[in-house]
Amino acid sequence: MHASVVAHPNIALVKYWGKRDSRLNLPAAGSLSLTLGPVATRTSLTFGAEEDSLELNGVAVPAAKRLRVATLLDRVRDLVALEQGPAARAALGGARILSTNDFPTAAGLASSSSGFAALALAATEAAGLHLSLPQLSALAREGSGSAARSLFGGFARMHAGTRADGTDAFAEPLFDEHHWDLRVVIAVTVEGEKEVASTDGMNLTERTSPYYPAWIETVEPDVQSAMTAIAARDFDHLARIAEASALRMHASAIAADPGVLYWRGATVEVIHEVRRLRAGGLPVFFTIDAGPHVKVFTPADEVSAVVRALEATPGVLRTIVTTPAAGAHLVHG
Ligand code: 2P0
Repeated sequence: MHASVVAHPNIALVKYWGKRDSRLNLPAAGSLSLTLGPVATRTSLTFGAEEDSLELNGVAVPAAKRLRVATLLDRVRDLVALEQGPAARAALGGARILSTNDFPTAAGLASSSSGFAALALAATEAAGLHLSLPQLSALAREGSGSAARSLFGGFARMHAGTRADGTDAFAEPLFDEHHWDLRVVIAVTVEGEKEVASTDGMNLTERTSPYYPAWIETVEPDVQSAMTAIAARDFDHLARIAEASALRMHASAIAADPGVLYWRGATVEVIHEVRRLRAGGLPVFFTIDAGPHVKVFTPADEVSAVVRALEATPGVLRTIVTTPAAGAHLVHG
């Protein structure tokens, strides 16, 4: 009836931006990511409560702001009814959830990826369900598309799938966290939550951006190329693919009506600084999610030079150094 989980956020190298089905949260195309620590979500969940409740970073989250959490918990209860019968479902009762992020929530730092990966694992374990990894990944996906990838350590690939019920829309592990000793330096440019939630931004892009179909067409070829680059630890090749994927995703969003623009001035300054560093011979590339921060990849032995340069870039408030991390896992507590 109880489980505690640690999950790490992930950063997409080939981006997810668009859905083929909103109700089941099915992506329109695949994606490819790297799971990052030490930043983490820690979630403990206990069934047997009178009603569902969620405390995030010590603050109670009202029911209207946790609809996706409620949906995921109901899905878990339905699975219990299916496996163990209606009495087992009733015996579960409500779930008391305590969750903390040791990095900013809803600020374009992928808190929903670690949050829903942690929740899916904690809820299924506490309920005594034994799902396969694809089933667990598909369950996390219903909470948040990027969460399907955070169940796995290292590099993970999300499949868009083609089935209407979404059972083939899940992530799979590609290479674990020991495959490639990279660092990802997060250049934090603005504190606070972002203005347009990812889901709203991608839905508006799909509905109104003339560039959306062109963006979607780039994704699967980029996933294939990125897998080849990562297998060979070919930094320059991965740099080209990752920067192109991020810029094309943002270009499609900027072309929506009204335009979805996550960047701040400092975001652009960092892009230029990364290009300047690379022109000077430093192996480095950037990617940007649905927020103003820039994530900068570099081999481990170059990280000090990259941190120094980013912290000296106008508008950068601070940096967070992250490393490839393990997938979501159970802990005691
Ligand atoms: C990604 N992002 O691949 C992309 C790149 C943001 C930019 O996945 O609607 O919060 O909950 O499935 O997972 C953010 O979107 O979206 C995201 P939903 P999610 O990491």
